[in-house]
Amino acid sequence: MAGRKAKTAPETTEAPKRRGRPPKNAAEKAVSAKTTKTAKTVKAEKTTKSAAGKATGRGRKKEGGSTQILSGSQIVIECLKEQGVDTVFGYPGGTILNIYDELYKHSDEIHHVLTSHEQGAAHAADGYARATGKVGVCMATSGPGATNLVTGIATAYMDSVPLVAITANVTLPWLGKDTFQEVDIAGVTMPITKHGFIVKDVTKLADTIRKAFAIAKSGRPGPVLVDITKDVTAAKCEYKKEKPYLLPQPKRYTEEDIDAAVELLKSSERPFLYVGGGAIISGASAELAEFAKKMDAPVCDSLMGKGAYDGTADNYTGMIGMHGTKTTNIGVSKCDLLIALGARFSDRVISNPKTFAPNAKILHIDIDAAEINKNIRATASVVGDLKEILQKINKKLPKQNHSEWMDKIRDMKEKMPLQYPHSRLTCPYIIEALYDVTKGKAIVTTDVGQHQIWAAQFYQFTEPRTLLTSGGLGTMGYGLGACIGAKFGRPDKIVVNIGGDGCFRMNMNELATAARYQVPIIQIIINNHVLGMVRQWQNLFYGQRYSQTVLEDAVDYVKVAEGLGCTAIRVTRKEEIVPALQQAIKAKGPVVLDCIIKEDDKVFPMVPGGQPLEAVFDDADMKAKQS
Ligand SMILES: Cc1ncc(C[n+]2csc(CCOP(=O)(O)OP(=O)(O)O)c2C)c(N)n1
Ligand SMILES: [Mg+2]
Repeated sequence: MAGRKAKTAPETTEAPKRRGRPPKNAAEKAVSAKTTKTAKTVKAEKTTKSAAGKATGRGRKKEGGSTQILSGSQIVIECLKEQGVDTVFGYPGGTILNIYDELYKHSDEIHHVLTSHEQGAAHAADGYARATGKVGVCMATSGPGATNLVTGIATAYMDSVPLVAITANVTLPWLGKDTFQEVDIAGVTMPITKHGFIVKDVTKLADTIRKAFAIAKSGRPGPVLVDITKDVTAAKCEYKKEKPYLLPQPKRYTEEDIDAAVELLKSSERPFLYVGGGAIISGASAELAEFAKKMDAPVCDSLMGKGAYDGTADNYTGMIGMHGTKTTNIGVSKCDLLIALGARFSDRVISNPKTFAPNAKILHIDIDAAEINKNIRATASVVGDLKEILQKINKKLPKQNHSEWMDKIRDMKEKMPLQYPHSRLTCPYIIEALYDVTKGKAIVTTDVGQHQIWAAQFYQFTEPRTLLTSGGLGTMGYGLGACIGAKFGRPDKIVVNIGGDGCFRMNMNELATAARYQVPIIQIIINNHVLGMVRQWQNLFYGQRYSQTVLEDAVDYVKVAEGLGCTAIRVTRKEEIVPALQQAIKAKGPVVLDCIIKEDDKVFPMVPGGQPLEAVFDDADMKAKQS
């Protein structure tokens, strides 16, 4: 293969240290070193008993079951059962045939959902995980099957979603030889996984899968890849059932950190709470509600934090950042203490680190030490599990009173509500109708674009795990797969994907999946016939040169949806949306609503990139400026 770059085997597949995860213990290190090298180095490394096995065996409870001789594929199934996995999403192929053959035999215990595309499988596993709090599992064959998972894995990584992606690879003798459908998927996914394993020895398989689950869900969760060579899936070895094990939760804070935080909280006159996705992962909603009450402070959230705090509460001020509310963005700019709770100060939130919250001290509470002082310097920090930390703070913190500050916030909230035109069908109107019809109890997944932000702004989320959206990666085409996965995880809930027409085109093939399994999901297409979010920027900042953002063609989404086996309704007028939603909720299978809106509706408020949050403006401000 002249001219091709020599393959360099990574020493380990640990993600680069830009993001913190608990430092690897000797056990993990040993396993990754043993299991992540390519065939070129593996032969020299055959060992009998790994340090990993020894170290992680300690303290683990044996199930007491008898030892059996099983094939690698059977071990995969048994290990999934050990973890309580009953649903997996995936797509078969040559190298993963042995595993699929076992899945066939165990279809009464593990339900495999065949998606149309591996990306859909990864998003479905992600949606399942976000909706349930459990680890999502997806599977794919080697080569293109594995690479099709990549966007889904990256999406999960950016939003700290626990995922185990199982791929099979070519047999060990053929590894590293440009074999048919060979891709070094562990190498490809190294920067977008919390951890990656290549299993080349069947005796290591069970332990590796157990570790993968433990790593995916411990501390700050994330995706873990397990790539298994095909010969390992056929080889046999002893297997004995074991209980899932957990890596210890990192607990980095001290009592002094808690005391310092409490002192800072007591000294504030204008506090503001900023809630992130960590509050949902930690399950800290009850503690957060008590803390907010004690602090007598306004509460805002990031896109990822929505639902952790009651979005209908009097002291809730809406989202922060680029499309945050005026009350939040101006309020945060005026506050004297910003309390970040499981949030990471992303660029979409802070806009400009130099001008963010200029009058405030910062108290940062997060499980990931690498987040502290990353984008915003903290005055004080507490590193650990948010729920546990808030319990401690709530015990020590006396009730605060900030009535003057709260009056100001309430006044801003009243004077600067979110606005949209009411004379015609708009996305905010559709979302408010959805909120009413579902009584605010639906799980909402979204794609990425204007519709995503409108969904976040106008559906009032009151429970955690009810807004599933690609916040970090901003993955167009995320929503439908995630919606299907969420419905499998939470069949008791109404699950709705609010998608854009551009996004829908990316992965609309998954309607076939929803139809095959008769999954009663609702896909709302916010059809403005444009890539609206990009067009909005072209409109405001690029002289209205609409370069490649107009979706001018004859695609008829109603026909497409019907062709893929779904019921479909077109909605063009305001009065049509509620009956359409009611019909969709009653349906036994998937329903698509193709909702036609204007191409130039804009998402407001908005903070132009890099500007201070106080520069937040809306439609009325723009018109006032123009006149
Ligand atoms: C995979 C991918 N490609 C490109 C983008 C850039 N992008 C962000 S929003 C957007 C437009 C989305 O259009 P649509 O789905 O119609 O939603 P709308 O903004 O119109 O509501 C684009 C192209 C992206 N986020 N993801
Ligand atoms: Mg659009």
